[in-house]
Amino acid sequence: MTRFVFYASCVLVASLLHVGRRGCSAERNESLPADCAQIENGGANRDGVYTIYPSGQPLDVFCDLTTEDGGWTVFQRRFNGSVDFFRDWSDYKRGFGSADGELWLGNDHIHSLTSNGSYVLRIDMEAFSGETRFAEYDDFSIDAGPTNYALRLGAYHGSSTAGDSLSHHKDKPFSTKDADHDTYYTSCSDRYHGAWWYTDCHDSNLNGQYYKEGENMPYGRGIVWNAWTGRYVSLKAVTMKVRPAAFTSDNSSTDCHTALGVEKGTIRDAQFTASSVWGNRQAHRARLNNYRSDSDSAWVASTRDQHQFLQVDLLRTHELSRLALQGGGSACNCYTSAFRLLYSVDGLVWKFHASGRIHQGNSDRYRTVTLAFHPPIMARYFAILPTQWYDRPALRIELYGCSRDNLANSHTNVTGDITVRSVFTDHKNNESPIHRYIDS
Ligand SMILES: [Ca+2]
Repeated sequence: MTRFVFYASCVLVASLLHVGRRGCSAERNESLPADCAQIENGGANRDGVYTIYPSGQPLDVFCDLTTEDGGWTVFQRRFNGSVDFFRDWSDYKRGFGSADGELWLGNDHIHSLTSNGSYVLRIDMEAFSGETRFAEYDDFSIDAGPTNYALRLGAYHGSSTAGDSLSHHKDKPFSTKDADHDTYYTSCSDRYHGAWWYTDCHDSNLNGQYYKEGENMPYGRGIVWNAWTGRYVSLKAVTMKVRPAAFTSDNSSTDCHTALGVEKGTIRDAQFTASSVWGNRQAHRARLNNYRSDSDSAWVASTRDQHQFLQVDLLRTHELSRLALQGGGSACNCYTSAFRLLYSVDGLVWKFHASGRIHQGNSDRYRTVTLAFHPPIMARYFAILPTQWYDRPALRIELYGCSRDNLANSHTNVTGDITVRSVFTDHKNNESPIHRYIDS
């Protein structure tokens, strides 16, 4: 019976990873994915629930395969308060919630997972304003149960945006409402309604009580990250996740995922074109995190039909690994909720990304959605074609990748004037290549 169970799960994993069954039966443990990084490098590229085997036993987890190249195993997630996190030691030991919802994976599982090597910890946070920030740390692990799951933590990454509110808890044991291992004269867990590596209480309390927007929160009791929002403000959403320090995605070149400069302005105004423009919200306003002025901080289409597009000419061929997009922001309460992608090396022959698949876009006007390209896209011209939107098609974007000069084509004008072969100033122009695709 045991053999049968193992065989069934092995076949399942083998098919998931597109690997042969031979590897499965010959080297049982080697062939089973220990974390989401191995899931991703087995060929998966969508965020979702997968089965991993950090201790040899199957465990369902949520894999984030898109944030910063992906490979992340999620062990804590909160976004709507549907799961109670004010729980006892045995619940935190075993885990609670569900892999596709709010979750604590369980201290024993987190210990197993992080015992398999050196792991980077990433914490993604979102405020009720829609603003997002993150914190990353080297060498994250937690001890086993006999030493109360003490937090082991390396250096805080200086490129993080949320500030450091976890180093204060380094090397401290875990505490719950029924297991006080903190140095405070009473229980920090009781006082702040959470479970954490408390000291004489906390600089962060990400398992604290969930407060909805506008609800009154007693000092320190909510989902707190002191370095960003202080101890009087609770966060809307948080995710804690790990991936191996040595992780590199098989699906993209490791040195080819830097921002190409839409946000910073390296990509100039004249490199943007759009099908239509609502007021002064021109194509070149479509820069990620553009919020400096109220009315023109995004590209917004004036026409609400299936013929709208935003195009960027990168001037030479690039390998594109990822796209980040936001909605209208302060320009309008509008956003692109679904889209297709079209690209071209020479401006003449265009291809739909993923055979014209419709990608999921934004669900509000502020938050960032990321789409990773597996495999990367090779293109000079890149266009986003909204297929669904709220109010109007609107975009702010960034592209990630690197220049591939060896593939540079002859259309780049090196004197500084931009020669754009593929401009779509009028979407009714039936001669434009994009228009032909849109109509087809
Ligand atoms: Ca105490």
